[in-house]
Amino acid sequence: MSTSPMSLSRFMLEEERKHPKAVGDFTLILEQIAFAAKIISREVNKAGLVSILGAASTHNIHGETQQKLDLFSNEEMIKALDPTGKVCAMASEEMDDMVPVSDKNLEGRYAVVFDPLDGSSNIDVNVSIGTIFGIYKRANDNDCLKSLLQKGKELVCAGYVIYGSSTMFVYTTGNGVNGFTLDPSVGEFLLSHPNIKIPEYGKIYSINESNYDRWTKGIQEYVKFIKNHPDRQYTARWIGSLVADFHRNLLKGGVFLYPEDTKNTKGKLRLLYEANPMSFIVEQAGGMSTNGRERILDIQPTSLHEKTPLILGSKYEVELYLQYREKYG
Ligand code: P6P
Repeated sequence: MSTSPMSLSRFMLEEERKHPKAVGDFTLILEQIAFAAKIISREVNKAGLVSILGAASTHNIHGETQQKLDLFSNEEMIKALDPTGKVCAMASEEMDDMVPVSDKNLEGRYAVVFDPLDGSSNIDVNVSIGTIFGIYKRANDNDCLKSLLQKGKELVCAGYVIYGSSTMFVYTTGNGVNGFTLDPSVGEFLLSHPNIKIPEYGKIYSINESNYDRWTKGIQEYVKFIKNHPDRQYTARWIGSLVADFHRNLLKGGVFLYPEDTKNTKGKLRLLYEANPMSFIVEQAGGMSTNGRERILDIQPTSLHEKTPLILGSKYEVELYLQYREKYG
């Protein structure tokens, strides 16, 4: 007799049972993030049909025009997490400072960082976008900000939701990476990609080559070598949406690069809620992630919105990048 598909909810509960001391707080937070993802998915999938499309009249801390769906997604994440009473601190790409939490959260044992809708400049042209999140245990002392500024290697959970041809919820709690696809007919995420592993090497490199003239010699020489690799033909794929580019490379192998350049001297992507969660996921899938000098997950954050160069994907391509930077700068 065929068994019923494994839902995300059942998967989370079975994972929770492996931790005898678990009281369900962590599972509740994850369930709520999945709930927010369903709401965001519904709005993203009808964005072209309602007035929600288009830019809002505000800008985020990085001076980027906030799309209305950015703001909607940010509110949905906060509305889903705050009522749990389990989250002592939140940081969002869309908010300059820590997200204020209601008093019942002050004893919460977890802190959550998130980019509610990454790649939102692609919304109006119907390109895949995503939500990225990371969950920390509360820092030992009662400094909520410190709970958010922990190294990526302290994450207890990281995940993303990709709103594409289908909506997928991909996450890890440190025991491998699993992907769930939303079945809109039942409103459940169903296990579709168990135990995701990134290939040792790929045939895809993802970088915005319009920045070529602003790269160091090492980055230029690396890309030139990849484009003329002696053993295999690489292809360039750049969607300009981190979640979409990362998800494809995670499944097929390859490397995503947003290195520093003379304009973005610290890179463009943010450490807390983009680089760290994606780095935790790629390492759990057997890949690597670096800023060009050190492991991303070892970096000590100093501010909520700090940026970092980000090179992550299959081990072969990332290790080769480190060799080129070591040799050519
Ligand atoms: P560029 C989207 O704006 C984003 O933050 C990431 O999702 C994406 O990988 C990157 O910026 C694209 O940057 O400079 O190519 O537009």
